[in-house]
Amino acid sequence: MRHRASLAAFAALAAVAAVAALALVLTGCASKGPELKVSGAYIPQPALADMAAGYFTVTNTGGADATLTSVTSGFAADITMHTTKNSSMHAVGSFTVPAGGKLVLGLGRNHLMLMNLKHKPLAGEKVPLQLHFRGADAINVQVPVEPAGYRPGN
Ligand SMILES: [Cu+2]
Repeated sequence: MRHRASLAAFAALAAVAAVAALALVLTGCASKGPELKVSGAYIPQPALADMAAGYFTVTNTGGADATLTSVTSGFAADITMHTTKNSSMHAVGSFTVPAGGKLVLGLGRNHLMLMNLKHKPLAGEKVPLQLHFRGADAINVQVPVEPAGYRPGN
């Protein structure tokens, strides 16, 4: 009797687990991949010809994370991604663009460092960048060069 009751309980638990597993599979199918949009991109006109910073925001309205793995450009042979912590910066291998969130590259925080420039970028010029992602297609951006001291929203 006791054995039979526990068997029934086990069967009930198994059924619940099966439904839960099915629900997981269904929501997994329903959720889409990353949906990325780049906005607010700019490069401040640098003081010197050999190095520039790059800033932009990547918004992800999709259902899965994406990873920014590299940025390339015909204008700069060497582009690295940096993060700033305690006012010192470190190169990083990638940035996550979280599902339903955004990756912000901005003054004093995450940024691109562009080196081996074709020439000193001048305000009014546009620099083509290609953003490469894991989990999403690459995005091409024409990034305006803004005067030194420019702040977004100004
Ligand atoms: Cu840096």
